[in-house]
Amino acid sequence: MSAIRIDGNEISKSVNAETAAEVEALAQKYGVRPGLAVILAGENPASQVYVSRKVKMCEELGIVSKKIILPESVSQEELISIIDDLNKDDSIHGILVQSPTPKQISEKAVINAIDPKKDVDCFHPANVGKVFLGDLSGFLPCTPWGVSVLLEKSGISTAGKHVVVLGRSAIVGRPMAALLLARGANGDATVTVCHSKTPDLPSFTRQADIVIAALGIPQFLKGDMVKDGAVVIDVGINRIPCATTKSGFKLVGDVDFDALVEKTSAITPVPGGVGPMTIAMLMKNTVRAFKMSKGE
Ligand code: L34
Repeated sequence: MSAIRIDGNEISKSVNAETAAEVEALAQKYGVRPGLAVILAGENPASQVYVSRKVKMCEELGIVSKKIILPESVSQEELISIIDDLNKDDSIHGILVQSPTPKQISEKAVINAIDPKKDVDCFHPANVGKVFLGDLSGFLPCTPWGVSVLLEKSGISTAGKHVVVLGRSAIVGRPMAALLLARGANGDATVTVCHSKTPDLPSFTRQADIVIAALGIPQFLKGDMVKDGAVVIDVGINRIPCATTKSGFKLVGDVDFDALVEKTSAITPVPGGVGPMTIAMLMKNTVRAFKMSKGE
């Protein structure tokens, strides 16, 4: 079997085009634009790339962005006081603090400081709780939501399927499982979550109709770990040393793409798969935050 390559760049473009049109309509209606504050503490090179992409996408879609760069040494109090100001700022509808944060800062404390109405990452316990209860009317977690949209736009239903999620992180694995479990067109799946303490993990992935890999281990999922015709979504994004590139590294996912492309019915590449969808869904959450602030 030769797999359909699910093109996250293409699909995110169509999502972003819809968002741009909605932003224009809202700007006409209200005379103001949605505003997103993106906070980056420290100099993690990957975070710098992702944050720049978020700010650039805001510009392309007509969303006002405020990029706040803080030193690695910033204190938790200082960061939280910046969040407090943004919570009160009527021109800012969405706030995110790029993860990971420097070691002296508790991500939990930072997330709890964000007004849940501006929590466009969907990291605040109030918003996460809604998603876990199957209430999808509020913000949705960007990366898992992006995976759902990739599947939907590729004509792949999750209803009644066995989906195996690899990884139990707060950003991906856990909320991914919650979305898949929710009732409705992009849910209704039977969900298994595997992680570092799962014995004989391949015995689970071999039963899966769909595998979603988000463990953060480069090229972990191999050809002999999935059944013929399975769908594989690669959420991993790892920078590994590479002698033949100018930068000295290359991006690989959590999936051995070359081995699996022969075996699967559909697969996402890295880069150009889930990554651009995360940003597209962040833009949609920002529009949602703006509309909520207007009582829509
Ligand atoms: N608060 N922290 C917060 N929110 C998030 O949603 C994130 N995440 C993850 C890391 N920390 C976060 C992101 O933004 C991962 N992530 C993210 C965003 C975008 C891309 C990858 C991860 C992306 O655009 N990836 C491109 C390649 C970019 C490159 O060249 O490095 C891709 O095509 O996959």
